[in-house]
Amino acid sequence: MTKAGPISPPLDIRGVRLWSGFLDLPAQQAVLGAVREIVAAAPLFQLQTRWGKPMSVRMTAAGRFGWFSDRRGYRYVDRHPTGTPWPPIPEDIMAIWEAVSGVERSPECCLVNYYTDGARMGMHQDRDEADFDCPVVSVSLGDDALFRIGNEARGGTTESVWLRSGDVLVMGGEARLLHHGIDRVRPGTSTLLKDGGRINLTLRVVT
Ligand code: MD3
Ligand code: FE
Repeated sequence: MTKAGPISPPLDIRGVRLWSGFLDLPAQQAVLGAVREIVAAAPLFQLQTRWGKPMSVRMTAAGRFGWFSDRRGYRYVDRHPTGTPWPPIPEDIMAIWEAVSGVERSPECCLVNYYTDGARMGMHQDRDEADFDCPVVSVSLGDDALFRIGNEARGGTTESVWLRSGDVLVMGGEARLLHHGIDRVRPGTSTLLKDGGRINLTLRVVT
């Protein structure tokens, strides 16, 4: 990867740190290449919610654990639905965690979320990990997305911010258990993905 790193200090939104433009275009292309390697080894799939409805976002993962859900509920699993282990987290992606996470532990999961035509993600918390002292780090690639951040309890006021290709978010400390979601993706706002859409990576320590 050519150049990744802060060009200005992070914006603070309720304790979520937003590093705007953390990855320049060559760095985004390098990370995209790494995502394509993950997808080649572990094809994207569409999860069912615990109510049996398909989620609009397609997913896969790298690392020791990936995410799965079916009518039994949501959980981390150590295999892709085809039964093969998840591929390792690529170096270029690990380097982002090392630059911004502020913790010694390494991520055990790199979730890949792929948003196309109208896909969104409802407000939720990420609370299936064992150690909330470790942050979640997110990397946005492709079209702009309207990210909404709320509170630790359900409901209350929220704040929204557009995430752009190359942005990196760090959810640590007081922000780790805030509700959050993606309301919509604006088509045609990036040329990084040749077929459009948005990819989000989330890096997590699971155990
Ligand atoms: C704020 N993904 O995979 S990443 C998810 O853009 C998820 O695909 C969204 O939420 C996406 O679980 C948002 C940003 C994010 C991730 C985890 C957080 C924000 C967070 C945890 C706590 C607070
Ligand atoms: Fe989340």
